[in-house]
Amino acid sequence: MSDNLYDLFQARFRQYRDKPAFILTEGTSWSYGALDDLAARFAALLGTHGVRPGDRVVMQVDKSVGAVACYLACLRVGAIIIPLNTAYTDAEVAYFLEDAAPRIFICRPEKYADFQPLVARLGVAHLKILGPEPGAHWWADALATPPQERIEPRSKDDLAAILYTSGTTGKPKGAMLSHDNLASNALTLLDYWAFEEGDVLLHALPIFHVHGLFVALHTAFLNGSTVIFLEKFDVSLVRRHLKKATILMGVPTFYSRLLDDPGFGRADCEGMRLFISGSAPMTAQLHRAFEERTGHCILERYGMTETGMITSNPYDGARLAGTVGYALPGIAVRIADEAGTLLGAGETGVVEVKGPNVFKGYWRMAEKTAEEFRADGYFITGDVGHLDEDGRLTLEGRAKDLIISGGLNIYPKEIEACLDALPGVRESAVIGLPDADFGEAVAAVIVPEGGEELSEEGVRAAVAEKLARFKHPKVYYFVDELPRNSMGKVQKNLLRQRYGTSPAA
Ligand code: MLC
Ligand code: AMP
Repeated sequence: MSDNLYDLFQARFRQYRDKPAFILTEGTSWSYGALDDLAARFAALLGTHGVRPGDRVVMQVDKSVGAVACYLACLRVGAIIIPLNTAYTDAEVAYFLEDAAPRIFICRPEKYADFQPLVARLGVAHLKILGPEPGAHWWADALATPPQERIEPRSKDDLAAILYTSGTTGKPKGAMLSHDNLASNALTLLDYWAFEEGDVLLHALPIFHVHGLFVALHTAFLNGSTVIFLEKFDVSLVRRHLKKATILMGVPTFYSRLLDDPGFGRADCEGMRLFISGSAPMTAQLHRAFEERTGHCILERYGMTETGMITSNPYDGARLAGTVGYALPGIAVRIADEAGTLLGAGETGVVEVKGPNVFKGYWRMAEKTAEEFRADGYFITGDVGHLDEDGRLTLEGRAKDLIISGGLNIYPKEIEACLDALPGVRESAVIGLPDADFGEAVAAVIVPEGGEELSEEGVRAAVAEKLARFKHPKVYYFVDELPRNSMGKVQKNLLRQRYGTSPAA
């Protein structure tokens, strides 16, 4: 028997053949039958371009049904999808293409000319264009290709996707996720969050991360639910469509932005069954304010690219503000100190996790992979927290030097490397400062070379060429030296204290 994730989906797609899978903002809809057919056409097209099981397909495109169908097509043919954030600069994309060595790179129409030389240099066999409209390029080619019915048999450990996540070393790592990693997590969530007949998912997340692509879409697909597919999160769009939905999944910034709209309230949420939050810490204050305004208690859950979802507050039972709930069924969570000694209830340490959800390692980084696992198979998340007597997890911080801004992970090391390479910069330290909208905002503290005149404008322009916009420091500080401890390590806690009350945006 095959463990291809698409087999699971197809059973539901056939059952709900005539039901809308997607409703778009302008009112167009795609039935589950049409989605299955489109995926089969894209699968055939991948085949005619020489894509074989295990080949990589990199995609940096805007959110669309075509993009989802391309992802599904990769599952069908056993190829490995690598979705990239559309905010990545060409320099960042070059790294991913070189590292992943894909057979095909699918890009936005406006980027085709820019990427042609890169793709030629790296020997990527095909560069294809996918826009948001069905009528052109790769999407039109798919519609003109007869569907390929065959679904490639896959075993549990065969890879379905590689998702890049930046690392503490500053070098992005490709987390390898298998068909079973994705299937087991989706089936667990479907049950744990009590998906029911008639559920409609309002989808406002990007589809290049675990949250929007896997958690949200997989559960909706397995439930045969209609997805209202918004191009992006926008308060008025969400308010307009919320009345027709029963579930919203978002990052805390979604919820704080909704509350910033004084018109938002109970009337918007009349048909809603469940609001879910994750990817970044939600303050207890925001959790309570949302409940006061809407009568809905947000269900907060915790996960990672490498693991999918790990813990969740219960569907029936107390959803406690400031906690991320219990280990999901079949997943083990424990707390240990840095040396790996296990800690008891109430003791703070690093969260470790084991289960069918845990990834297969980092693409072509065996050593890095080995460093992040214990000998007994537990993955070291780098998140710091404690478990209660009854197994409820509260996160308190991170052992890894990571900033989470609006649900996006930003590794200071990557920005520091970019800043330190600029002429006139002696050294830099990048920190996260509290931000009302994004939770944390990136701030850079720079020590110029002696005697050098460094303009903030010049630094900003140089950074813009290299790094995606969401990683750009929102604020810069220029200082004579960085505070260091006796070991010579930069004391970022002191910098956070010093600048933490300054406006960061
Ligand atoms: C956009 N900008 C950001 C940003 N998003 N800056 C910092 N952090 C972010 N998250 C930049 C823009 O480029 C712009 O820069 C400026 O900030 C203002 O943009 P905006 O129009 O306000 O942003 P918007 O497009 O509305 O996006 C904000 C957002 C979006 C919160 C809606 O970032 C988002 O959808 N985040 C969700 C990310 C996500 O899916 N995370 C899941 C990861 S998976 P400028 O310079 O042009 O002004 C994971 C596992 C798990 O973590 O547990 O789920
Ligand atoms: P990513 O690598 O983008 O998958 O981000 C994973 C990280 O997001 C985790 O290691 C946590 O630090 C953080 N995260 C996810 N969900 C939550 C949550 N509910 N509360 C706090 N942090 C979270």
